[in-house]
Amino acid sequence: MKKNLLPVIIAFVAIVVIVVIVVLKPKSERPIALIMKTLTNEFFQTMEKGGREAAKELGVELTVMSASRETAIEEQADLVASAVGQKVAAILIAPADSKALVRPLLKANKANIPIINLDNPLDPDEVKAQGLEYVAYIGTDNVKGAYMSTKELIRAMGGEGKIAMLEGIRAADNAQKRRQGYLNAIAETNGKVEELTSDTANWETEEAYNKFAAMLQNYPQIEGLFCANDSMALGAIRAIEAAGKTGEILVAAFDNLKAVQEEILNGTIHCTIDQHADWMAAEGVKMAVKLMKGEEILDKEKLVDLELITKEVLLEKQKGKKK
Ligand code: ALL
Repeated sequence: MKKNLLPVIIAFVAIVVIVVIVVLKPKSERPIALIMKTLTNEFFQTMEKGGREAAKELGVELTVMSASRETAIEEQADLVASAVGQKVAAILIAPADSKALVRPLLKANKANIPIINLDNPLDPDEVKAQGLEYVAYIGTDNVKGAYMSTKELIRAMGGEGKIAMLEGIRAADNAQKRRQGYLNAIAETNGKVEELTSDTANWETEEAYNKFAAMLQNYPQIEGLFCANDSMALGAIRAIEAAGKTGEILVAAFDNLKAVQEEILNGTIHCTIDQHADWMAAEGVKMAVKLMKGEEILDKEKLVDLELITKEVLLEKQKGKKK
């Protein structure tokens, strides 16, 4: 009888030891979690790179987590639960949905794991309603970025004409703010620029291709298009090509992906905005390390320096690299 119990006792003791090691591991040795939307978007690959480089430099471990696609909100909520289960030292999160992720993040508050909000801001009303505490927001002035991109589009159109927009996920705060920035730029033209239509393509290329093909059918007069991110612009220019309209419709975008830089140099996309996703993650890691050292965080908001990217800017940058 006693002999039979021995393996059970050994297994029990082993489990207790493992649990004690994980739970009592000093905070500084625990990884920082970087939870993003999806690595299918190069924007988040850039973010991951920035986070990894900063973690390496500061000698901390970074656990990178991402969902399978832009709209996989539930999956992202599960990633938060998993990071909390792993008792990470801090959570850096670029939420796919500004409201839906607030509730899952309460688990981090309960476990005393600090949260740093990257890229897409959490919804302030929902944060208040749920009583969520987070340390800071590190990201973009999205109204300003969309305004800059649309203003350049309008300038290139000669200050007048008919335009349309492809929006991001409508439940995302940055998608709403980019719509606002675009509308602000239109409003400044005092009616010289008219919006014909707007629809969401949920940040995705294929959806943008289908939605913009339909828009072109319904509104063949479209002369300019603002896409709230580059992935959608890449879909839209395929729809433009399929309609035989390449060169007739100017496209402005947001993100500065490599594929879009090529299109800008080819002339199929007019401009984009660099919002430096690598910087966001690097700043997030630095802030998390400060927290791990017990330092106080005074900046509740850190905004990136936005950069308008046009063909001229890219050619200048190329020249700079050659020197
Ligand atoms: C946002 C980013 C982007 C990106 C999009 C797709 O939060 O700021 O511009 O393309 O997510 O998920």
